[in-house]
Amino acid sequence: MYGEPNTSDKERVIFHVDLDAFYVEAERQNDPSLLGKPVVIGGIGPRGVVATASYEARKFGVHSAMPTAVARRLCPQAIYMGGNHGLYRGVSKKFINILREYSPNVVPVSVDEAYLDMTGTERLYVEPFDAADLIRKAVRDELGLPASIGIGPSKLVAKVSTEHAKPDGIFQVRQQEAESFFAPQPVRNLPGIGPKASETLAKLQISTLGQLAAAPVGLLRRALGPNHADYVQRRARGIDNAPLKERVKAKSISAETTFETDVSRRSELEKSLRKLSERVGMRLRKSGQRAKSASIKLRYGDFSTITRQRTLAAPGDGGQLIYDTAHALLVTAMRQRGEAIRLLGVSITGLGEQAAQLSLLDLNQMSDSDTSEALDTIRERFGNKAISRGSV
Ligand code: DCP
Ligand code: MG
Repeated sequence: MYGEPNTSDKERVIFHVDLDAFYVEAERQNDPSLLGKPVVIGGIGPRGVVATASYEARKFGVHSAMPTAVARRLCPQAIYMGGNHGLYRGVSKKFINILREYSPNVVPVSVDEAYLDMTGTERLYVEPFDAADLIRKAVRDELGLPASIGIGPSKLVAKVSTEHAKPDGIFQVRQQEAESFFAPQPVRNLPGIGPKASETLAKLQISTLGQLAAAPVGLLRRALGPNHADYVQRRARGIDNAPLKERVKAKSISAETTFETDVSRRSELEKSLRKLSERVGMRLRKSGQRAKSASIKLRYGDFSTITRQRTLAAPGDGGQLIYDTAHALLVTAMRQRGEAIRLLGVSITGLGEQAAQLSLLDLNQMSDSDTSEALDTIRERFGNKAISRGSV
């Protein structure tokens, strides 16, 4: 025997495995000239948004969801690429299959991350840390990709631990350490606390998870709502008993915004529409799926609300593709009713892993990132030599 396992009988052992700079590392497998260099992948047009950046580029402040134009100012020497979404989906499947060799209970949560229940595997691997090491080596050997692993007694603690494991490392937090591990961290590090909630909390002088855990519950209930407050406070203490079980994949993804004052200027509506389209596109790409159609929701000053839906030019996940369709719907709706708008929403439906159905005609109407995906699809189907960018 190799000594006592470090976890008590009751404590679960959950791994959260997340690939590092996934899109970039996947590209590097095909093109080693990208190794060691700052690389930014995302929309490369004038209004594009960064999907991810290599750690070399992150040193300059470049990060996901930042406008590519800003990234270019921060890091002009980086290599900017549109991305090959077909490639990423393929790699993602292989990644999940590797994980399944290490646990019967693997729950994928996005293109490059999954939870594994490793409870009881101490008998096989001695220490969770050693098991994590084996998994990282397997992913590295079989796919060439760096992975980071957070280990905890719950999904929550494992997930937060992963951020401390990155890049290319392992970080373990046990239940008895969870509360003190969480306490100094900013509230934004708690999964589920978005920009809005953290703003609300900032107004209450709550900026760390320790402060959140110690806040009077009545105050939190008024600020966050009665049910949510208790839930958030438990999690701020590092408590999460949620089972691993597979999440039902969303059937649609939507985002909406309510204007401070009703808006009738088309340029302003277009600006919001673009942001909303990018936001849903990002969530779609992270889920590793494609959408078939997009819809918009408009609420007018008198609260009457309409929705309009249209099929995308081809199933896809590009922000530009979603925007183009949503924009056509908006223009038509404004022509029919020119009143000021109180709320604008974008949603995408028909989500799935279906391959894009494309004709060359569609390619001409697409943005760079959408085009590269289309090219991928054709390459997947007809081989690498079938098409090159210049022939579009
Ligand atoms: N992604 C995206 N838009 C975002 C966030 C992510 O298109 N706003 C895509 C690109 C990422 C991939 O999803 O490569 C995985 O997302 P992660 O959040 O795991 O980010 P990375 O893997 O790129 O970096 P890391 O996990 O090392 O922080
Ligand atoms: Mg990742």
